[in-house]
Amino acid sequence: MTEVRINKSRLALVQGDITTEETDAIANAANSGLRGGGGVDGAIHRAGGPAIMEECRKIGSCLPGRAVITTGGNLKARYVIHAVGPIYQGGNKGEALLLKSVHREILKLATANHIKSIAFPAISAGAYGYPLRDAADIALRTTCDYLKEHDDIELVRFVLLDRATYDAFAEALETICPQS
Ligand code: AR6
Repeated sequence: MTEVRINKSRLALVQGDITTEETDAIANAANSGLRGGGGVDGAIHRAGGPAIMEECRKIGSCLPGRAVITTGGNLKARYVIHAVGPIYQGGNKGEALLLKSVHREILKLATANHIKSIAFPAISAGAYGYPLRDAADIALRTTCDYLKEHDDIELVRFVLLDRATYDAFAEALETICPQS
């Protein structure tokens, strides 16, 4: 685990399973149809139970770069913020802007819902194919920039399933916040 302080907020990296997080909210790497799927999306719906999918069905869909909020069903987290990252298509299709936008939209929804702590997975870095180190860099830079401007969110935890993903985020954080 590694942790840095950004103004009044803490930004932490941990290796683990996001479905067991006790933060107020967890972010989900969803698809535009909010239909559930594999990866972290599948794990969140399995652990959270059918109430989350029921809410997703009512919402309907979500554009890439955007996010929507539901309750957390049976999860310890009170909310799930379902976010749609870009599908990586070589890097010239606006993917970086969309990945930045998706992180900002999640944080804005957290602020709007008075969420004090939130966990993120490595959005787009699995099935959507975003190169890991670049995805880590964008996720952390966007989060750091947001936390510098807003002090309402006390804790952001990036919960990274495997060692390679954790190491990529730790390297990126070292470049962005060298005091860590
Ligand atoms: N906890 C934390 N991270 C996890 C977990 C978990 N339980 N399970 C997987 N990861 P992905 P994407 C990591 O593919 O690339 C879905 O089918 C995983 O190792 O879940 O944004 C959706 O429905 C990787 O580092 O999301 C979409 O169709 C990261 O989460 C599509 O995949 C993201 O991998 C979204 O693709």
